[in-house]
Amino acid sequence: MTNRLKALLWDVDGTLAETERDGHRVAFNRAFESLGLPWSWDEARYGELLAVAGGRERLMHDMTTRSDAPVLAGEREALARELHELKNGFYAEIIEGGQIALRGGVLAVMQQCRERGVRMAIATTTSRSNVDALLRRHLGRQWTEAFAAIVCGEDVQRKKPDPEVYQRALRALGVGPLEAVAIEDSPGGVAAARGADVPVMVTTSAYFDHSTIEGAIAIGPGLDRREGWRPAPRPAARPAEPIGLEDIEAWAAQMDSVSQHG
Ligand code: XBP
Ligand code: MG
Repeated sequence: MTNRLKALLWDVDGTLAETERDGHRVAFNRAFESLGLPWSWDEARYGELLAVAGGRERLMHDMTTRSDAPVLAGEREALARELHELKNGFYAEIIEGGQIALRGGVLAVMQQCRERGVRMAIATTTSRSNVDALLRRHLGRQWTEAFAAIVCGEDVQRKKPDPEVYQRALRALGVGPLEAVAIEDSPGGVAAARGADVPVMVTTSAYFDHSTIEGAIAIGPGLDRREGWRPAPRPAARPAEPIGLEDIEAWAAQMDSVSQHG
C-alpha cells in the first residue's frame, strides 16, 4: 500500500507524445542528409536502435555496424556530436511545425494534478532542448512552471534503464518513491523507475507495443481510454471517462505486478 500520491513523474518520448518515428527518426535522417552522408534509418531499423537509450549513444552504436563510419574513436565521437546537434535542431523544427501532438489524455491528467496539488516532474533520457521544444509548443512558453522537477539526459551520468533519472527527480521533489507514480512507455523506462522503487504504469507506444514489460502497476493503451487496461480501472462514473488521478491512485494502492510478453 502506498502513501497518498504526491507526485507524478512523466517520461517524455513515447509517453507524452509519439515523438520517435515521425520526430527524432526523421530529424536524424535530415541530419545525415545535411552532412551528405548516405545514411538513412527506416522505421524498422530505428525500432531496433531504440534499444540504445539516448540519441548520441544511438548514433555511436549504429556507427559500430557501418563500414563507412569513421574508424578513429575520436572522429566518431565528433561526428556523433555534430549529427546529434543537427538532429535536435531539425527535431525542434518538426515540433514547431505542429506535426507531433501530445498523446490523448495527457493534458487532462496534467490539469487534474494542478487542481489537486499533485506535483509533476519530467524524468527523461532526452536532451533538454527537445523537451523544451515539445512542451513549449503544447503547454506554452511558461511550461516549466507546471513541473517541480525537470531531469533530462544532460542531468545524469547514466541514462535509462539506469534509475538515476528517477532518483534525481525524487530528490528534487523531496518525496519518497512510494509517494510517486511514474508513467512510461518502454521496457528501459520501466526498469529505470523500478530501479528507483517508483511504482510505474505504462501507456504502450508505437515502438514498444509488443515489447516485454515486467513489473508495472498497470499497463494500457493510453490515458484517453479505459478499455484495454490491466488491471481494469474502477468502473467509470460517466461513459467515455478517460483515465484520471483516481484510477492512478487506485492502481498505486493496489500495487499489482502486471507484465506484457513480447
Ligand atoms: C528516449 C530516448 C531518446 C530520444 C532522443 O527515451 O531514448 O534518446 O530517442 O533523445 P525515454 P536525444 O523515453 O525513455 O526517455 O536525441 O535528445 O537523446
Ligand atoms: Mg519513453
